[in-house]
Amino acid sequence: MNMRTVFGATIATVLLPLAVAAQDWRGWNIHPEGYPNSAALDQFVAEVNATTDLNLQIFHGGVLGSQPDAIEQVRNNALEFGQFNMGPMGPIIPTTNVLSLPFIFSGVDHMHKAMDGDVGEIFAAAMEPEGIVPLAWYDAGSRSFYNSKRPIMTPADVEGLKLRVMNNDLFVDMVAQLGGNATPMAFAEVYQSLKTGVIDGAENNYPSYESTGHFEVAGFYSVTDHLIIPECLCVSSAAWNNLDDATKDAVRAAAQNSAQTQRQLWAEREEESLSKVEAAGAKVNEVENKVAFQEKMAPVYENFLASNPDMASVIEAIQAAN
Ligand code: GTR
Repeated sequence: MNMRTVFGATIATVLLPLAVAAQDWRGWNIHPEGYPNSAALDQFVAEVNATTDLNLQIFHGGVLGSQPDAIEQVRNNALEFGQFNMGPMGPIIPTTNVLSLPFIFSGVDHMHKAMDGDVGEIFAAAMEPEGIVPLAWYDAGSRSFYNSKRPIMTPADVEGLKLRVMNNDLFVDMVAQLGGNATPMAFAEVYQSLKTGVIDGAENNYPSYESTGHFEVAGFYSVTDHLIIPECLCVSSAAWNNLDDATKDAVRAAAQNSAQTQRQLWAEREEESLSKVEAAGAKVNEVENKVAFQEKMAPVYENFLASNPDMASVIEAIQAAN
């Protein structure tokens, strides 16, 4: 062993306990400042910093990387917290895929009822051993398709469209059942891909359709409401297990307060975003026969249950919560 290694090892041994004692937490968020989720996270950070010894910092705008990468980083405790959609969580924690099944919730109220009650506990129990503790559930409204080619009125209108989806094979299957071609892609790449015609469209809620500027380059938004996917305010299990009980209570309370704020801001932002995209010339159309889309999703459920037979009871628990 040369002196350098000895010196390096000595420094590491001395610094490690100090780093743990400092309890600085870094958090990931994909959305820009001012978005409902970002404002709610700012509130969470301020409340935790005021009521505990922790020192939280949140990084907005996805500057700490893509969502699938950030989920891994929180699992590995390279980041201590993040605000995640359950869509990209599915490939990592299979139980959470149930939340990404098309039309699994009849509406946002159903989703709230399920996630705030016993059903939420099913997902928390599946996530914690995988390195992620969900502390509160945020709203992400419902997702619908948008594209640059034509309004979608019936499933046949999706045929041949190249659509970006979040990173999860379930969404690839979902689009395939409608005759479209799905491309999983990071959120940050979608605008440019729409602009250059690499893809024809994507799917999201009004606030994200608006905040990303996707409405500028994909002006037909068709209200299919095919996905209602909750999002979590999540902490790494390692960081969480390091806390004493009083701090855990304070952090959880702050997370739940932030979720209440997020849901209020969300409802307001949905309306604002819809007005903004329509004023800018986007054409938003209602879809009269949503059941036609729902019926096309039967094979998605069959395929999912064929490879995850134990998920039938979770689907039933969600249905029972309605
Ligand atoms: C948004 C969601 C983000 C991200 C994004 C996407 O609605 O809030 O977390 O999942 O959609 O489509 O990638």
